[in-house]
Amino acid sequence: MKLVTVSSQFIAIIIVLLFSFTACAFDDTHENFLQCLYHNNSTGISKLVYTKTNSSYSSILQSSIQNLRFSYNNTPKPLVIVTPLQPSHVQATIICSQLYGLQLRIRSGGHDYEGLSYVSQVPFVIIDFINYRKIQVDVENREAWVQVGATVGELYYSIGTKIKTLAFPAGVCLTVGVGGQFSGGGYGYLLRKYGLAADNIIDAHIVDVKGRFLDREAMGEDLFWAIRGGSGASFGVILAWKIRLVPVPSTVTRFIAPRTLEQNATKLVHKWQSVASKLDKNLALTLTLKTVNSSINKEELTVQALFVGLFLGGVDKLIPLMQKSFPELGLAKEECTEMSWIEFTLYSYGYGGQPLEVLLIRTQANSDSFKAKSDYVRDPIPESGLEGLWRLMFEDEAKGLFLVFFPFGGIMSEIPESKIPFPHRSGVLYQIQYSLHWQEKGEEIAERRIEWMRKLYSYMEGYVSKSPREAYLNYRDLDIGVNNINGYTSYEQASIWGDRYFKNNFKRLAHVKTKVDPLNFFRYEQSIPTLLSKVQGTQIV
Ligand SMILES: Cc1cc2nc3c(=O)[nH]c(=O)nc-3n(C[C@H](O)[C@H](O)[C@H](O)COP(=O)(O)OP(=O)(O)OC[C@H]3O[C@@H](n4cnc5c(N)ncnc54)[C@H](O)[C@@H]3O)c2cc1C
Ligand SMILES: *[C@@H]1O[C@H](CO)[C@@H](O)[C@H](O)[C@H]1NC(C)=O
Ligand SMILES: *[C@@H]1O[C@H](CO)[C@@H](O)[C@H](O)[C@H]1NC(C)=O
Ligand SMILES: *[C@@H]1O[C@H](CO)[C@@H](O)[C@H](O)[C@H]1NC(C)=O
Ligand SMILES: *[C@@H]1O[C@H](CO)[C@@H](O)[C@H](O)[C@H]1NC(C)=O
Ligand SMILES: CC(=O)N[C@H]1CO[C@H](CO)[C@@H](O)[C@@H]1O
Repeated sequence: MKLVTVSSQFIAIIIVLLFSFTACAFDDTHENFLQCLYHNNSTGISKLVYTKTNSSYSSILQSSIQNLRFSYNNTPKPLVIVTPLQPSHVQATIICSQLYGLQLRIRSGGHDYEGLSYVSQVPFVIIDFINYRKIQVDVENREAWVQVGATVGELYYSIGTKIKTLAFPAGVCLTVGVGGQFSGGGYGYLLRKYGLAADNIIDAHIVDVKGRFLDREAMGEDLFWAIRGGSGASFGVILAWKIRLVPVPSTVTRFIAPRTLEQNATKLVHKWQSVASKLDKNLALTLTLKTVNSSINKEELTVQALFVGLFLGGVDKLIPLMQKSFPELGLAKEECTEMSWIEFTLYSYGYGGQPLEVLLIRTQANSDSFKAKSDYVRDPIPESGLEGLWRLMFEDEAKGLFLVFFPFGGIMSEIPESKIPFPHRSGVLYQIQYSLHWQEKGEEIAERRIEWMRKLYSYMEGYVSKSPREAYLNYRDLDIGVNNINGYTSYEQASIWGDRYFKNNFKRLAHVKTKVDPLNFFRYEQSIPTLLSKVQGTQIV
């Protein structure tokens, strides 16, 4: 992809403007904001701007709301949505929102668990990358450029229709945007062999707070480090990633082995904990837990442990490997299917056997409301602890609960914790995602279900990582702490949640933030704080 160069004339105009206006001095802020957008390098931008009076405003806003509890009438809505087609549209939006004191939210795929890419408590503008999603795959050099509005499914499609033996280690959910996912880490079935999506980024394009378009060389290694797992939206607006593709064999094997409590699931899950992170790197053996009707006593619920695996190779190699490492599971050949990697991505999202074009579907099959949380497990949970978890899963309020236990180890244990901001590496046996889903509308139901999730989280405290209790940024959870909505938030206050997402990398993230956005324009409930004291300009660390 050709580097887009930015007119220095544009920057000059903007800088003059910045110093000739005082932000927030107008009542009709958003009219002025629009004037600013239209008149300062507007090449076509007026056709990409949606205000509340525009008949398409709602459908654009709704198009990628993936969690319905943020789509109520009383959910705060943006004053303006800008859907850029080129960097200059992003530059103008950044500059004009600063000029008129509007907060900026950045949306790629809209999957943020707390809706932070499209909801804010203060007047705000959304940059929505819905139309910014070109993908260029360079098979020969095993690289690709992917614009942030592309989904993981679109990326897999672009690679898989060109070559079956290259892949990218990103997520399982095909509708997630690469803008949000890669800036927060990003993992899927290739994690143990190749690491995170963010581990495999080799260049990026970003527009910073001054409206400058920067590539890796221009942004420098500190900022390039920060946006690979440390969040994008704290530092600027990312436009595209350059990624390194990874080799996969032409035949992989998928297996799926359900086991209920009556089939010794407790013992199997217990054993799995100490096995899964030590398996061959070519093998990812994941575990999904939910309640199902018992086949023995139809009136009763049981827990189903669904062992789902990917082996990078044929079934004839897989069976002996499983016999050796995890004979208790009794994996049968009938539970295994050989396929290509790209077919596997369809199966793991419930599209098994369908044409590759389903990878291009950008909306989730069944949207609902949900609350999610995450944990990292460093010591196996004893059987008694698992049994307590099953008892919670049987409670009425647990209807719609899914747990995913995802094994770490492999290359994850070899990559140093400070390589990129994502710190959950060596010693992690597996990661847990808890998610509770419901169809009913309304705040009251939501509050009740979220309360129940807090109870579950509190039960798990004794069994998971401690000091800090680690959490995955991409499974954003505002329960673990937030910045002040208005005004100053100290580094210490932000550390309450920051240490959990980033451990020892949080300080370096704050240093980078201080350097690239000292006035904290790019802020939200969990944006990286600066190291400046309340009296602006005084560095405290
Ligand atoms: C159903 C489902 C399944 C999932 N499965 C996986 C999985 O398998 N593996 C995994 O790792 N994660 C998974 N996730 C989590 C997902 O990776 C995160 O929610 C991710 O942040 C979503 O990215 P997005 O672009 O779709 O979301 P958005 O809501 O658009 O963005 C998320 C965050 O990133 C910021 N952001 C977005 N675009 C940009 C940009 N261009 N520049 C700067 N900041 C930006 C937003 O402002 C927001 O703070 C899943 C989520 C869901 C809902
Ligand atoms: C506006 O942006 C376009 C496209 O990036 C660029 O070619 C043009 O020079 C810019 N104009 C000004 C006045 O900055
Ligand atoms: C809505 O916005 C789009 C894009 O800016 C524009 O093309 C269209 O004419 C607008 N429609 C109305 C009814 O204002
Ligand atoms: C469960 O485990 C017991 C021994 O611990 C064994 O005898 C029994 O066959 C197992 N049941 C199944 C369904 O695997
Ligand atoms: C379980 O049984 C109940 C009634 O006993 C029924 O309503 C429900 O649909 C069943 N669930 C599943 C997943 O089969
Ligand atoms: C060069 C140019 O068009 N500048 C305009 C930028 O927008 C403001 C309004 O916000 C105008 O006053 C300037 O003339």
